[in-house]
This record gives sequence, structure tokens and C-alpha cells, in this order.
Amino acid sequence: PKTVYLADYTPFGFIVDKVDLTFDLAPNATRVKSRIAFRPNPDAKDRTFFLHGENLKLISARIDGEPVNTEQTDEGLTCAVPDAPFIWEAEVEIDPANNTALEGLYMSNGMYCTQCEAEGFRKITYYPDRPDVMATFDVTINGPHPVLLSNGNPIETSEHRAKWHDPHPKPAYLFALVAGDLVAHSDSFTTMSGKHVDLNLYVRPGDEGKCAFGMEALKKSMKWDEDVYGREYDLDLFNIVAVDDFNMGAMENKGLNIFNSSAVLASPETSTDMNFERIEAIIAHEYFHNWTGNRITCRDWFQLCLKEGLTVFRDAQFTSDMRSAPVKRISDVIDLRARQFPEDQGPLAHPVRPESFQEINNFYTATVYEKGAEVIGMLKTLVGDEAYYKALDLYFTRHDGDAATIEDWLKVFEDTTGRYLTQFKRWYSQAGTPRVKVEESFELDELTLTLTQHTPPSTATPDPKPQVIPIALGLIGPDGTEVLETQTVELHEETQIFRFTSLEGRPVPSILRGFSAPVVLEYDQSDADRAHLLAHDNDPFNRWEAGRTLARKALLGIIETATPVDKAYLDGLRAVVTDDSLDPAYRALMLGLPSQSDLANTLHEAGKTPDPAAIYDATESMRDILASHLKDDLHALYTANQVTEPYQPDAEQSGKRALANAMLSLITRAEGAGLAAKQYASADNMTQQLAALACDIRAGQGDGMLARFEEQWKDDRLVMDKWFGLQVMEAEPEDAAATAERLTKHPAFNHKNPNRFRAVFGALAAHHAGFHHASGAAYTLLADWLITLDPLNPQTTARMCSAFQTWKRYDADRQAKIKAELTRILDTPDLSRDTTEMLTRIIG
Ligand code: B3K
Ligand code: ZN
Repeated sequence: PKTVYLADYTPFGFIVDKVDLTFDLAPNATRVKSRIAFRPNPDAKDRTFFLHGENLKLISARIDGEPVNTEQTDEGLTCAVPDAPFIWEAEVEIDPANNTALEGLYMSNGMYCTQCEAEGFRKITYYPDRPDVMATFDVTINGPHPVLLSNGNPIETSEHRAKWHDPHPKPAYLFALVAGDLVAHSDSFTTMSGKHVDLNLYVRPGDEGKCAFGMEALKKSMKWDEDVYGREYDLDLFNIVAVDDFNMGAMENKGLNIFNSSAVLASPETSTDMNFERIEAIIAHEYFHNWTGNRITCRDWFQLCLKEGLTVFRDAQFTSDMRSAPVKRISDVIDLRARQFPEDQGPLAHPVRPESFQEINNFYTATVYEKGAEVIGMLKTLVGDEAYYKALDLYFTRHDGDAATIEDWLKVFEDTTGRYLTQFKRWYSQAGTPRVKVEESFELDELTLTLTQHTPPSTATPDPKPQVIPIALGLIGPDGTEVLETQTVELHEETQIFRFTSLEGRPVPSILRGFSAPVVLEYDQSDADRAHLLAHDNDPFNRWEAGRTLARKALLGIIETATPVDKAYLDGLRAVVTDDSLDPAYRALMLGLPSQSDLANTLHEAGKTPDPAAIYDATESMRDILASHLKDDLHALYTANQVTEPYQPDAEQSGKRALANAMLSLITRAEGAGLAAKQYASADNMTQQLAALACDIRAGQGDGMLARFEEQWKDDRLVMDKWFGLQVMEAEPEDAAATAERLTKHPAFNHKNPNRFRAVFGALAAHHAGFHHASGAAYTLLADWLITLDPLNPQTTARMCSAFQTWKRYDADRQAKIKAELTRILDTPDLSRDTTEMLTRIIG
């Protein structure tokens, strides 16, 4: 496969002024007619007329009305063109019904839909399918479907025919088309300048009852973007469509967002509190893309973080405003450490702005998205809030309508603040997680902190240079009061010393407050200091982090030396968990333990070989210890956190349910599944039903309940995904692979549906001790299914390969087993470019 380099960027030789498309829909033989106005691009040297096109049957091609000869390859076509403006017309035939890759135009349950980002439009017609080619689109759809949708505003709707006009020039990746027998949940929004916008959420008949929450989330997002960023919506219409077969969460096509049904459909009976929160965030994310992504798009796919990092940052701000900011921050850091850190510290490490790729779909990663968002958070911290919003205003006015770059982005900050961001830019160009070592000393009344940064080299960045690291810190006095409020110091050298004087007694430093930078802190703080922070830190993130670090130490103590868990830590944790002045959601987070994968990584970093079974056992016994240490509080907390009001998926109620369910899980450990069975029977919402079911399975009594659950929900695909996933997640390590395998034989298992495939195999990969069971059965099972899925859906296959990215942490036997499976997959004839690239990088 050929590698594409950022350094090789050149503009396209032609400008597209206008695109007209006509679709005659038919499942196996859709005809697409295109009429495209091209003119030579004065800024381009190379005038080669190359149009991307894949899996297209070319019926005819004309230039200015005359048939032309074209030269075709697997990737597109070329032909001779005039050295003046001209009209290209082509007709192609495509086969949406057999498009299992779910890229381009495909069918899902009888409805037509599209997914064009990143390079799917070339599977619809011949076109310069690159984000810097922007044009206005007119689309005509002919088909026997009650609902026919495309981007922009409708200009004609008659029976079996619709015409759409999108006045905003856009790259082809934002094109969308939907046709089907759908029903709309409708509403409207009045923008800040008084413009009326019709809002529709289109779903399959039967799903109407799952739309209200998504619609409210959309309206809240529209209002928030006006209030916080001054961004107004720009069409008369905003449509969202839910589809069951979709490779990721959702897609921000102009005026016609297409959503995985799991990312938009919600009801209390079928969705958990976590589902609701995720849906609200994804609706916001896709809506926010209208400005950060669509109005200002990316010059090329290397600039992906320009829209993704920024939009993730914006949706996180939104969630913090709608819900609890500390809870959102802690959850995001848990997620960053679980997904981005292993990526950044393993064979798939790449900079936030990668410099080369073979398949761009492989770079929609936690690094581009989540680290990309962290980089923006640091920028905001460094320049301050006021300058941040000033820079954003400049970005929107200066670049509206542009296909922009990271250089453009940084320039608006430089122009606004006068501050050079040359060193800061390394956050975009260097891979790897910086490690910051903290050394502390106290004499008389002076505290000295010596901070040293070091980024381990990687294939992507063999020689990392020091980065600018904003470190928010505060000091907590011996009596627990804060003696230094949060201030941010900037680490830009390799080593810097910071002094704090006039202190009465040695304070306890609280460093990296709010997780002010995506780094690993190497800080040998004493258990007593950490317990002090757990009790007193007024920075909610670091208070949680202190508990987390103590929990990690306790777990490592069990694993390595069978050390009993420190009672001071357990008492400190108990004090927090029973403190009614604290948000129940926050207390529930306090009870969470570092993941088993995280522990494996900690051991690996310390030069030891992690044993997944020992890590599993230690985690289990730690939970038993928590259950017994909290035994006098469990029932009281369970009862106190029952919600008596009608179900609402808001932060307050969700927090209570989270804490009550954490109690239920510990109660089940201590006493068996009696209370769980009771909760299951009386639950009127999925959050409580599913939590009770999980407890029951763990208590070894899940079979009857699983059968009842299946009977109740067999017709609801999204709930059945939970049923599939939970059985794998809660399986004993030695049964995990067998459970997954058994589920693949269930009549409702369908590997062509990404949600169902991920329900089973995502859960298997996330089951640390099950996936890495010494038998190697899970490795073989996953490899078998990746081989099966690859020819049908390369994107989902390639994504799932990252389950193997941490393979070099483990012992020789496991490594050999994994390597054999990876090689077996790689040896499969005609393996996709997506999967080939992923496996080649992982094997290293
Ligand atoms: N921009 C899309 C992701 C497209 C992924 C293509 N493999 C969704 C999002 O980030 O909002
Ligand atoms: Zn996005």
C-alpha cells in the first residue's frame, strides 16, 4: 500500500464551482449522474485531471457535452481536459445493497444512507475527493421512498422525488443522502438573530418514543454554542437520521447529521444513564462541527485534529456546563488513560497531527480526538479565558469558508496574544506521553519543587524535545486548609525549579490540578501526604487522584507482595464515600479502581511482567476488602440514594443511581444477590435493571435473569447489544472466550452489524484477564473473526485490531501466541489496506 505524507501536500489543479447530482435509487443498481463545473486553479502548478473513484461502474463521461475517453484504475480516472472552465458529466452505477463496508452509499434495514468521511464519496461518483475542494451541491433524488433527504434546504418535494440545495460550499466528505420509510420527531429552534429553524429527528417507525431526549439535547447545544462561542446555525433546517448499521458514533454532514442509532435513540426503559450522557455529548459534538469542521474545514486529512480536537474540547465544555464539571473531567481523564495513553506509549503512537498514513480511517484515534482536545485545553490555560475566546472569534472570522491548517489555528492565538507558539506546536508534532518527575524539599519556610520532563522516544518521534507543560498546582497546609490557591506554572525547559516561601509549616503539594496537561506524573509522594489530599484537597480532580493513586499502590501491594491494604487509606476512602456534602456521582467515582489494564501497564513500566490472572485476583480481593470495610454503610447509602421522583436522566439522579449501584455491587459481594434480584424486579429503568443483572451474573445466578431479560428485550436491538456485551464483560476470565464464542452462535448475532460485533468483541478485548487468559483462546477467537469481517468491513476490523496494541507488555508465551495470530491475519489473501496497516504497525 502506498503511504501519503503531509509534506507532499499540493493543491488540486482545478476549482469546483458547482456540483449537481441526480440519484435514481435501486438496491443493486443505483444510477448516479453528476454534472460538475471545473475551472483551472490559478494557485496550482500541476494540472493533472485525476478524479477519485472506487467500485464504480462508469456508464458514460462527457466534457462540455462531448463523450470523452478516460483512463481508469482501481483508484480513479484521468482524462484530457480543456485549459479553460468546463463541465464534466458522468453517469455511474453502484450497488448499495452489497456495500457491507458501510462507506459511500449503502443500505441499512431497507433504508439508504451514506457515510463519506473520510474518503467515501469516491464510492458514489468520480470526484476530487479531498477536503480542500469545496463546492455548492444541488441534489435530486428519485426513489419510491416517503422520505428523501440530502444536505441544505429542500427546494422541491414531490412524490418519489426531492431536490435539495446546499448554499454552503462544502467538501465531498460532508455530503449525505438518506432515503427510506422513516418518521420524524419534529421541533424548532429560534436562533439568536430570530431565525426560525425546523428540527427533525428521523427514525424507523416504532422508534418515535426514543427521540425526545436527543431533540432536547440538540436544542440545548444550539443555544450553548450561541451563548458561549457566539455561533449561530446557518440553514432553515437541521435533520438528524438514526441508522442501525454504522461504523462509528455519528457524522456531521452539513444540515443532515447521520447517527448510529445507539448514539441518539434513548428512553428510560431501554437506555442507561451513561447512554443518555453519551447521547447528549455526541449530539452536541456533531452539532458543534457545523462551525468547527464544516464552516471551517481541514485542508487535508493530516489536519484532522483541527476539527476533531477542537470539537471534542467544545463538547466537553458543554457537558461540564450541563452536568458536573469535576465528574466530567475525572471521567475524561479515566478515558484518556484507558485509550490514549496505551496508544501513545505503544507501537501505534503518532502525533496529534500525524505526518504520514496509508489508510486515513486508521487515524480517527484517541490521540487525534482526545489528546487533540487536551492540547486545546492547555492552550486555553496558557493564554487565559479571555484571550482564548478572542482568538476563537478571530479564527471564525478569518477562516470562515476555508480549508485550514494547524498553522492557521495557532496563528490566530499568536496574533491575539503576541505570544509565540513555536514550542507549543510540539504538542502537535511529537508523539509520546511526557513524564514529569517531581522532587520536593522543604526548609525553614520554603518549599522547593524541581520538575523534570522526559518523553520516551518512539518510532514516530525518535528524538522528542521538551514541550511547554502547564502545571496547575496548589498547596494544602498541615491543618487541611489551602495555603496556596491554584496557580499555573509553565514547564518549558527539561528541568525547572519553583520555590514557594513564607510558609508556616510544610504544606502538601497538590500538583497537576484538574489534570492540567496530558502527562504522567512521577511523584513519590508519601501515603500520608496522599491521604491528606484525599481528605482535604479542594481541587476535586486531585482529591480523586490521591485516592486513585492510593488504590493503585494498594493493588500493586496485593499483587507483588501480598501486602494487606493500608487501613488509613480505607478509612480515608470511607470518609469521602459517606460524606453527604459531596456529589453522589463524585463519591461513586471515588469507589472505582484503576483498571486491570492500567495495573498491567504500571507493572510493565516498572520493568516487571504483568500476570493478568494475578491482577484480576487482586482486583477481586480489593473489592471484597472494600465491601467488608464499608459494610456498616452499604445499606444506608443504598437506601439514601434511591430516587423516588419519576426517572430523569439528569446529573443529579444519575449520580444517585451510580452511587446506589456501586453499593448494590458491594452488597452482592458481601451478602449474595438477594437485593439485586429485588432491584431487578422493581426496576423501571435500564440503569437499575442492567446493574442488577450484572450483580446477579457476578454472583453466579445470572442464567434465569439473562433468559428473562432476553425474552423481554429480544425485539430491541440496542438493548440486546447490552445483553450480548454484559455476558462477556461479567464472565470469569477462563470463560470469557467461550462465552463470546457461544454468543457468536446465537441467532441474533450478526457480525455485519458493527454495534453487535463490538458488543461481543469490544467486551472481550476490554476483559483484561479474559482476553489475556493463558490459554490464548481469546486471541484465536478474535483473530478468526477479524479474518471473517475484514473483506466485509475493513474499517471496523482495523479498529478492533488495537485490542492487540499492548502485546509487548506480556510474557514470552503470550507474546508468541499473539504474534502467531497477528501473522495469521496478515497472511490472509487480499487483506484490506486498513487492517494491513494496523497489524504491520502493531507487530512493529
Ligand atoms: N467526523 C466523524 C468521524 C468520521 C470517521 C470516519 N472514519 C464523526 C465525528 O468525529 O464527529
Ligand atoms: Zn467529530
